[in-house]
Amino acid sequence: MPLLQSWRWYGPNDPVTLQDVKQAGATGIVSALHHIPHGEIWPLEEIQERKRIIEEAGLTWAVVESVPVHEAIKTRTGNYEHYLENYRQSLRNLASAGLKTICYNFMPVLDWTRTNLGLELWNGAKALYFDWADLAVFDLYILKREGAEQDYTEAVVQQAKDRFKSYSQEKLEELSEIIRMGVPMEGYISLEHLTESIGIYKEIGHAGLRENLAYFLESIMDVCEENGLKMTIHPDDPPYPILGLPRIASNKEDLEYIINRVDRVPNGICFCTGSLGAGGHNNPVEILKSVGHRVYFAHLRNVKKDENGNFYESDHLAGDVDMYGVMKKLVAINRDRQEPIPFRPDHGHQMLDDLHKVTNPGYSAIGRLRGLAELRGLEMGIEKSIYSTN
Ligand code: DNO
Repeated sequence: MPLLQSWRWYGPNDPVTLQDVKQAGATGIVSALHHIPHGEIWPLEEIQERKRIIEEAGLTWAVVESVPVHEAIKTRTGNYEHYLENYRQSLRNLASAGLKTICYNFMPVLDWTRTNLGLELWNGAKALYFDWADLAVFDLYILKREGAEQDYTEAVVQQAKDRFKSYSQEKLEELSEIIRMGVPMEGYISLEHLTESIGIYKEIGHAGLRENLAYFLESIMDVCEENGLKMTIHPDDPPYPILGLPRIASNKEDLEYIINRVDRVPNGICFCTGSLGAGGHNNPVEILKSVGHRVYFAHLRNVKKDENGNFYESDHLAGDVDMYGVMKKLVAINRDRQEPIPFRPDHGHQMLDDLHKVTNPGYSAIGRLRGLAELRGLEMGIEKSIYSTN
């Protein structure tokens, strides 16, 4: 039984269509109801409607990515019990529509963070990029966070100073938007809101955030067990604290802590090689060996870091992540499963015809098609050379 080849589809407004997905060769869809505000219950009818559209195209809805965790739950403030009840109800509704694998994250305020969405590569394709000095430009001169200098090396602070002087107003605004953007369909966070949240999370700290995650998981595990659901936490992207925000899913120890702290089968992991691989402290193959029994979904993508920890998203099989090692282990884990583990080619370069199209950053068609094709070949090669008897 091969892994399930899946593909993120943002819904009917996604410029990449289900027809495109079929031609790319994926059979599973990864989708979410992005139009529902965070914290509200996902109505059964809307879930069924999305499912109907996917199935009419001859595909299956394999993973729900994501059911967002409301900030009140992450901070355990205000009306969080109400949002937990809503979350449980969304899970019940998803389960009754037959959806069983759910992805979420517990990153404070911001989802994944980059500083450039169109780094031009040597071959003319464009990639997503994270640069410490640009983050510092935002942090020191746009957000003006108190005490921010202490979070950067002297060299980065100096670089940020120089860049700030040379960047145009337009460039600064663009940088600010890129950093404040989360999931493309779900808008930007304002500077004021970000500053306020940073203050709240400072009080909570690393240990407090871990507690809040454990509380969240404990509150939903019964519903998951009763309905056969599997939750998969997405690692922090990038896998270290930024803007003074605590991070609790950034490395092997964090992931081990999460699955052991609430040691129940539905408490699983979305194994994202790109997020983890962006940290010099992480060896994705070693992490997979340790937590693989709880991996129910995988994002396969690669990154290339420089000596200062900046990184760009490289081709799926080139970069710092040993994708062969990851795939070999994933194939081995998958062989012991009843159901195939879904993976998706996570992100892809903007290339060829897509350079002239507007698509969601990281989610153009052709770059992902290339990634999926390479990953599928890698999987088949591993299957045949290691497990085939003829
Ligand atoms: C980025 C994605 C993330 C992911 C969420 C899961 O491309 O991998 O936005 O969907 O963090 O909750």
